[in-house]
Amino acid sequence: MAQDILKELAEAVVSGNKDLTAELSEKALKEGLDPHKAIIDGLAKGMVIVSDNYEKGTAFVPHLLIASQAMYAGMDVLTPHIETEESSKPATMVIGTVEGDVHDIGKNLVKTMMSAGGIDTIDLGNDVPLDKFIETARENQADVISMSALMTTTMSGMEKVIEMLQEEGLRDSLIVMVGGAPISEDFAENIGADKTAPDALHASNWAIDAVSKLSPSKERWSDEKINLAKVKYREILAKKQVKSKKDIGRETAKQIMEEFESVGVKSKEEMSHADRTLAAMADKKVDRLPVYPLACGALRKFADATYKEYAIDPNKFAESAFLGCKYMDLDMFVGLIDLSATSADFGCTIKYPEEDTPSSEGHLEDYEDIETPEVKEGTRAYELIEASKLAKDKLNKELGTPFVGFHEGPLLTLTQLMGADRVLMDMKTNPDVVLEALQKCTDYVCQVSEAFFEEDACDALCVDNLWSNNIIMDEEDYWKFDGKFVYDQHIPVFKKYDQPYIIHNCADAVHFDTQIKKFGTALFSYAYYESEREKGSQNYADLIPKYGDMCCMMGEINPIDMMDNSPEGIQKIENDTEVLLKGVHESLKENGMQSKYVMSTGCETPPGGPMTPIKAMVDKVKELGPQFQKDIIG
Ligand code: B1M
Repeated sequence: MAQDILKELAEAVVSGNKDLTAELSEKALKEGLDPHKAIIDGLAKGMVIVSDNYEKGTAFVPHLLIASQAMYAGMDVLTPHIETEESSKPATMVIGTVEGDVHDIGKNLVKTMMSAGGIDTIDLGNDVPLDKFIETARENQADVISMSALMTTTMSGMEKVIEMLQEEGLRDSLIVMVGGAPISEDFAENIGADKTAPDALHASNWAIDAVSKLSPSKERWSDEKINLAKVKYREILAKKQVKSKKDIGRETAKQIMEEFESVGVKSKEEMSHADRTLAAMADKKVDRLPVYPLACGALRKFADATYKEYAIDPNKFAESAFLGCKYMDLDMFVGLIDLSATSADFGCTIKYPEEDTPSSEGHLEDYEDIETPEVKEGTRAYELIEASKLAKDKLNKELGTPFVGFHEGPLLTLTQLMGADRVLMDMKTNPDVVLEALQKCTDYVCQVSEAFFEEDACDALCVDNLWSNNIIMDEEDYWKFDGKFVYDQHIPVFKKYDQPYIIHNCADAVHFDTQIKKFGTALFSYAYYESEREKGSQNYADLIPKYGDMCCMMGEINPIDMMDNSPEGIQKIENDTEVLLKGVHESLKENGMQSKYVMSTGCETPPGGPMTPIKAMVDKVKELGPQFQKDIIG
């Protein structure tokens, strides 16, 4: 009997049925089942099954989210009935995504698996101020701090938390775990964390074992222990180099400007930027392939602007684009500011960190509050279009460089507005409400594109459609909740203005057939993740033969490498650029083409990074491109 209920509990979690898990949990209690056993051998088992399916690629993030909701519904019923003696109290974990980083899907999965493993979690959310981790851990005498970071630019926050713990003598009182896509074992070890793990399941397995080996909380949190640790770490911290606070972006921008001015005249190339880029898109003869590492906000360092100025002052935006393109000799510029312009106009607030990409916060409470705005003065879209217009004029007239406008697609607008986890979950539980909201987002997205074209604010327009990612949702859901809106309503706007459809999607495993073949996309900016190859990440050697004849591909140098300004880092960029450039030429030749590819990075170059790696990539293409064009293409 008990076995039956446990099995049913697991199945109810797998099917994401929260009413059923609550009901079965009540039943388990009535039948006299130990509530702790019901959680671990029932609910948590179900969560492990879904998690395994996710790893195998047969379940997707929305499934994990509804399963976790069902698990929590059961836990709400069972947990109050667990008798806890002090010695068997569950471990407490403070969990969050570090300051500056809004990516929280992975962190939420880690939290779910930790809860499934019987650990009490205190979730601080995303973009968590670093001292909040310490404060909360202290207040709750926590056993573990778990930090996630998805961006190289925010990883350093983890080290700061560990240093603060050391300073306050708390480092030895708890376990520190760090994780997220850019976190390696070496990094975790170097910053003094106890552990990292590649995914939520491994992380929770390790944590459950580790907390079981901890000495009693009272001992670890005693004043004596804390005072001793303060002394111990004082010496270690003193030995640590005080990291300089120099603005590497500005310094390297200045260096590039000085070099440029001292050389005086720029070396002449056969084609102008615009001619080269247009020729490549049409697979016509070129002197070399176009190159544009996706440097957007990073270029503000040439204009000595803060990110906020770049984002809201059209003159600073245009100046940044102009100076960046001039000194780096870029073949185009993509006017990406942030991914929140459209969602801001629907009513979510934008947070502007001093030196980093803005993000949306303050999501709407209710889908019913969503009303389609109008592009008019005072909206973010209007500001974006005005800034783009200025930049386009300056780039076209003074440098002959094409300007590509940029804004978000329908599902990205909605996830920014309501929160990604919520929308992904509601896709399964409330699909009609989501579809209705998406219609409103699509209406606005179409309006914004029309305004770009009507105002002649760009030479071409790029749309961020990043949710086409086979690691997050399957093709069917992507089509239903984004693709169909794009295909039926957004692409016709481009057709009306005789404009090519351009996509940026930096996801791991794009549904390329839909986003290229079905959409008829003319230029596609993609990323490549070697580690996710089995799950569907593809590189130029896969993409050129499949889609090269219909679409110009643009990728795939790792943008994270653009952070490394050391001689070895620059050398790596040069090597990777050479390998990609050669491989692309060979692939084009093999497939009967000559130039349909843009050398780029898989995503935006980090806005806090140095300019020299970006320049190194451009210079390498300029150095080797003409020769490869002659030798390989002929
Ligand atoms: Co953005 N984004 N994003 N993004 N985004 C990435 C992360 C990026 C890698 C894309 C790229 O360059 N190729 C890149 C970061 C590059 C870098 O490092 N510098 C990037 C960027 C640049 C940005 C913006 C700056 C873009 C812009 O505005 N110009 C901006 C940042 C805003 C900010 O944070 N301040 C931005 C915004 C967004 C959205 C808001 C649109 C959205 C996030 C929505 C949300 O989370 N609420 C988003 C998304 C979806 C992505 C991608 C496409 C997918 C991330 C994801 O959710 N993966 C991502 C590229 C990609 O495809 N990988 C990208 C699925 C998730 C389940 O995996 O989070 O890795 P993950 O979690 C895993 C493991 O990492 C591990 O377990 C989980 C699975 O079991 N794990 C742990 C996580 N935490 C752990 C902790 C542990 C142990 C394991 O122990 C403690």
